Amino acid sequence: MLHVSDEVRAALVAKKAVVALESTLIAHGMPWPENLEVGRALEQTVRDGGAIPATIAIVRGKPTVGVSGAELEKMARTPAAFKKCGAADLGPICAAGGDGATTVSATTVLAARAGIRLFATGGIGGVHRGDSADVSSDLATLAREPVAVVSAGAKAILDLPRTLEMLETLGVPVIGVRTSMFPAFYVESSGLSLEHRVESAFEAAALLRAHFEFSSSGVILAKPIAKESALDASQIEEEISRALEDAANKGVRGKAITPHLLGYLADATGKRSLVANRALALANAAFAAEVAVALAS
Ligand code: PSU
Ligand code: MN
Repeated sequence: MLHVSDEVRAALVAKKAVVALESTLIAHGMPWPENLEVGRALEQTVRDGGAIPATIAIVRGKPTVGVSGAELEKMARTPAAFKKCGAADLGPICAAGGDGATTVSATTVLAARAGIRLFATGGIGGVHRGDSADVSSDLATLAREPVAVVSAGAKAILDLPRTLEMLETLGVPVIGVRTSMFPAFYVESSGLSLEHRVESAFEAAALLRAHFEFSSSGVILAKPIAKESALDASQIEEEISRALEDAANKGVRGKAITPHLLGYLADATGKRSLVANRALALANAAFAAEVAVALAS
């Protein structure tokens, strides 16, 4: 059922470096037209790093690994037509012949099926603030799929201490990339310590080789946003509090909450949150490409 593009298939057969990219970030994490620009820039960044990008989505009922430029554009222009698709939604959306933008969880499942080990995103989902029963399926999915996700930690709108605890419970290793602190998406550090770190893509590849030797779970390569792109910690925290209040007042819940909060923050910060999100996502894609190349050699 999996549709793998010719370019991605050829790269996988030749055991060349491939990096998976998700599509919820494009369809539901950013506004038009920035979303298309970022979607394209992510792919270009992976190419510049010597790897082949595979943006993943569901297109007319087909789980697609390596969407075309036209499909990427359609997703960015008409996001409402692409349902936010987590791991549990893959079957229903595919069976209905629908279009879906895949989250970290669904992208991880499809990347694993295609044999792709590296995946870059902005920030993974996690335990929501206020409602600690609302836990992203990103976490449980990473516990059972052998994929390494490069991310700037979990999104700052979440309860980061609980998210990190949950990852520990699930047995998903969180590895700092040149840091001993769990990153906080828009900010370099959450103040939460990590036990393991790597200093380079080469070290990350060695760690993954060892991990995948005996484990079938995923790995999080947690890469902090660059200093020059980071937002002011107390300012963004204030905006996040307001965003959460706004969501509560409007009764926004479930799948709609993350897109709502990100949209609120982009408006409230005059798009500075969006610029930071773009910067960290591109940096993650660049590092994922480096690791994929090291892993392939
Ligand atoms: N990273 C970003 N922006 C995003 C996301 C990640 O920079 O919008 C998406 C991912 O697809 C992630 C999802 O899986 O947010 C989490 O949504 P939820 O909390 O509903 O599981
Ligand atoms: Mn949720």
